Amino acid sequence: MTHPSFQFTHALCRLPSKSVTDGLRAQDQGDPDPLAFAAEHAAYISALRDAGCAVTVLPADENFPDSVFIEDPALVLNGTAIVLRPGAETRLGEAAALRPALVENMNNVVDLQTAGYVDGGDILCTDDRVLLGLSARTSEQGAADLRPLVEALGYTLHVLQTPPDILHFKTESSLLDESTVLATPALAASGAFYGMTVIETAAGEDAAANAIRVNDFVFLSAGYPNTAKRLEDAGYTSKILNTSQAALVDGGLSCMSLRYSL
Ligand code: CIR
Repeated sequence: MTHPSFQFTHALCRLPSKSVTDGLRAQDQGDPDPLAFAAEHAAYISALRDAGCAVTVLPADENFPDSVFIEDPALVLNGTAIVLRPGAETRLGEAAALRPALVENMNNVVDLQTAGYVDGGDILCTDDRVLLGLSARTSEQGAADLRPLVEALGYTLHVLQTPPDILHFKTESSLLDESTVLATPALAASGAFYGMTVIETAAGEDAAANAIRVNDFVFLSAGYPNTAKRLEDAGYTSKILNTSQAALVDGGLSCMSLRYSL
């Protein structure tokens, strides 16, 4: 049985720009260092390749400081890319900038036509469901207009709430397998994952929740040993990756690739 939600043949990434120093962030803890970011990103791409993905790496786009976070302007389901409408003003143009690469690399491309907004970071997919968290970046109008596109691709859409003050739904959650998620205790308690098994991040390790399952591996950020132990105890094989530069601009593991199969 194949699992389109975590078994991938391909991934699409974009190199971090030097302008990533201007990336959006909720709290300023200093700018990321572009060279250190590039090294972190290169290790991430190697990990995707080691996990079995053919990775296409797009050039940096200096016009968009946050464009390394390629997951936000698009959603890929069954080889079809949906061009989204990112909710931050400085990121809105990323969708059009990414579109040609989606046309080149995906089986099909459709556009979310909406006056609202949807960020890919608010979307967690299982094999047949799309869980979408409303947030400061994802609006009810965007969700309503996304619904027919998702349903046409054979998925059901479930509109939920991203916790207040949290950037994205997947800042606090990630899929581990077809029926299991890793989530912060706060998001787990919200009932968003009804019917699924939830492994909670360990105390003080909320940021570990932005992980990704890629084929046989769970990519987990470095620095969260107690959550790593929980995953190991549950039978998952983790690849630990440094995300300290991405974290300075509120990014993590899920946002730096679009993962898909053709
Ligand atoms: C932003 O605020 O949009 C970027 N600095 C971080 C985006 C992270 N993306 C994600 O969690 N999907």
